[in-house]
Amino acid sequence: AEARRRVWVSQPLFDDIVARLDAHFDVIRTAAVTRHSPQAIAAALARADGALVTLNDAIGAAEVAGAPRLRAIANVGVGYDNIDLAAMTRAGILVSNTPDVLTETTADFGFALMLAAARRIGEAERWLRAGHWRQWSFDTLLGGDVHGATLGILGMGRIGQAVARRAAGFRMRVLYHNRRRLADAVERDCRAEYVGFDDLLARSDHLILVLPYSPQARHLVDAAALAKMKPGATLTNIARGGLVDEDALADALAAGRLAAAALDVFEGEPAVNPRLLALPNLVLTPHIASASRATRRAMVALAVDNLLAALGYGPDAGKPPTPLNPEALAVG
Ligand code: 8YV
Repeated sequence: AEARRRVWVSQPLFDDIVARLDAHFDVIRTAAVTRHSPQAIAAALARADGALVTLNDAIGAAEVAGAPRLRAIANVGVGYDNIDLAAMTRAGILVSNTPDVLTETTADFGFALMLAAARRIGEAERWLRAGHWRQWSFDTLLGGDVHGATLGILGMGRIGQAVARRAAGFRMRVLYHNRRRLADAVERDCRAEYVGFDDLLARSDHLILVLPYSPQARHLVDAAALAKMKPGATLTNIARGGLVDEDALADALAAGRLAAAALDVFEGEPAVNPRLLALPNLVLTPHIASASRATRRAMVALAVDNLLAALGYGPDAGKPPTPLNPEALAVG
């Protein structure tokens, strides 16, 4: 009998969902959450026909050079800066991600972080738990308002638009900047106004980053950009840590140029810049914006659907639902 094809699963995900792969493949599971070395990734891919991976797994030309059978990589996550897409296309490997299913959950969290930063929720809880609340006073922990303020959205894709729709309920004025301007109908639906990058910085009371990471976008929000922001503004990042120069942000927060910030993502995560940890006016969370139970399950389910379809199974055989490089199917 012909040997069964193999799929590598780089992290423990949801067992009951991953089990759908067992009907068609020998599934090579990873027992514990692991930051695989490049060599370990290459070794796992060398024997695989498909792979289910996460943002922990950096995959470029070197990792697939010795993987002649590999045809599909399903990334569990909408951001795919961990994968060199051009190299995968050249190698005839179809890459997919998990858009849409995490949009609303991630927008909820972005809004929560912005509220927490503006209204000093994390700081207030730490203060209370530390026993400082001896007497109620009128001027304890005064924050900035969110309702009626101007929200700036940098990156106006699916998640940015979902953030904009939430802002309408807070009667915010919404400005956005994006590589491309949205169609008029979408702009109207989001009640959002397109502005240049510098205008966005200068006019936003609360700025939120929701754009994909690329090497060209590294430190897009650097000291110069922070200096253009409105005094007393807040910055929230639910995209990728590398978009922000963290030392420059620490300077701006320490100097009181920005009132507060909220970060779900970090340049060297899971390590966090010690200067950030020392600042009170900063909300820090461990990359959990998409982490509701239902959404994380939906992400894994969509990744499994993509893998099955890319490798020729199921109702969508040959037509994965959310491919990033469909042209890869034509290669090799
Ligand atoms: C994921 C994310 O948890 O989707 C993304 O881009 O950053 C998160 O939703 C992460 O990518 C898991 O791989």
